[in-house]
Amino acid sequence: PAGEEDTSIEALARRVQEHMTLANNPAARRHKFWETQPVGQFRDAADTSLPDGAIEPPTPLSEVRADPYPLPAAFEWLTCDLDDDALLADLYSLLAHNYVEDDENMFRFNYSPAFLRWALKPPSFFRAWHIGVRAKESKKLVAFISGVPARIRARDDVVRMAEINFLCVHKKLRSKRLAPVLIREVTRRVHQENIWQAAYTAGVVLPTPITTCRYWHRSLNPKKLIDVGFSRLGPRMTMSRTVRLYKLPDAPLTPGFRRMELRDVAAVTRLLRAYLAKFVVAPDFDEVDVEHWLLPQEDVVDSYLVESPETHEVTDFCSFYTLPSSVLNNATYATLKAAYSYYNVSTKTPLQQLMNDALIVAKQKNYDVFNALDVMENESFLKELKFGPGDGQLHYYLYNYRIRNGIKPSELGLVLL
Ligand code: MYA
Repeated sequence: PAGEEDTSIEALARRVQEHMTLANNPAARRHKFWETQPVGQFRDAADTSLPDGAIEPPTPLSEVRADPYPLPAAFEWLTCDLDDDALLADLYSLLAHNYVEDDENMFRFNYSPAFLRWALKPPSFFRAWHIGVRAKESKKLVAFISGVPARIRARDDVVRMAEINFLCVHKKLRSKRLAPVLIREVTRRVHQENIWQAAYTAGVVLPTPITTCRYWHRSLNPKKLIDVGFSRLGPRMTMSRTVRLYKLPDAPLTPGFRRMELRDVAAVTRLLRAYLAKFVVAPDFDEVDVEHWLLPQEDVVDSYLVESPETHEVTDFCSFYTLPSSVLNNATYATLKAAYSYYNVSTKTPLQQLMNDALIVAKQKNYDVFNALDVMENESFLKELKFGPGDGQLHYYLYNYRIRNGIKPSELGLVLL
């Protein structure tokens, strides 16, 4: 009879088979939404005839849908004004309670309000791309998605794109297909600015990553990391041996190593542009971008450089951003203070020595852990500087832009927040 489960051994075997296929190969999963979008489709992976570049051409602006996509009746769109402290506090709180967690649900990203303002209001940002959904009655913010404009180069093609981030649906509203509505709405508003490509990262596998990166973690405060369950004592290790293993000098070692200042913007831009040119996919930063994205802001972004004591030339540069995580269910600690490697350029100081100085300043500033992806030339220092590989991967995606066969993490020069 209909609806009754087939308990035959064959049916059971079929279900086991299906389960194994999905477990071993996430690309076999159906994607009702993503299959309708101009992104690399898993079924096209082997098709070598498809060209690199835009998957579909722009449509005339007059044909871009003029009004917002419909939401379920109880909800309404809210274009967010992040200069409004009360609204920013609402966004902070939505994310602090509902944004990304690790696989074991022990930690959750805790982006600070100042960080959110920095991340969402770069030069020439569009307020219309800061998209909230709130409950009509209570006015409570229950979902969010954002975009910011960027120029991103893929091989020799510099493309205006949106960087999409902070997609979040309140825990109580999950699995109701709200995310596709948010994504369609941000796409519509990006199209209205005559922009047709986007870049984004996610921990989940979607069609189709251009590359898949791994986070590496360098303990700065090993005792706390072990106490909160972020890391474990190694085999045959004691706490005091572990503390000794990760000990760092009190101050940076490289002569001329100092914090970046406003007067350094031109020199840093030159260094960074020359360096990023080496990678297949990377942002196309000018001085205005560098001033926004790399000039230090306390507890948001930090940048250091090496100024030659003799020639006063700026020869090397490193940076990290601050993204704490809430520690869920721990009696002693509420947050982990984490630094994330951002953009680093070495021309004179070996990269490993430069990053060791970055670790030292992060330790001085009381960070618990320093994280880095295996992008750009990071592999060259990770093991030597005692970073350990994390579990969890970060997949990078482009919307409406194909890069056949993808790229290696070391060919990627882009860090999203
Ligand atoms: S990545 C960070 C994402 N946020 C979190 O992980 C926070 C915690 N989780 C949540 O808030 C929810 O679980 C979210 C999904 C909101 C993620 N990226 O509504 P649903 C697809 C893209 O029933 P929910 C970041 O911010 C999923 O495969 N798609 O699911 C970058 C399925 O589609 P399909 C995702 O769990 C975001 C559909 O959504 C993601 O309630 C880039 C299910 O919808 C994800 N992270 O909500 C967005 N997770 O059936 C794309 C699930 O096809 C931007 N899904 O598999 C694209 C470019 C747009 C601009 C284009 C301009 C030209």
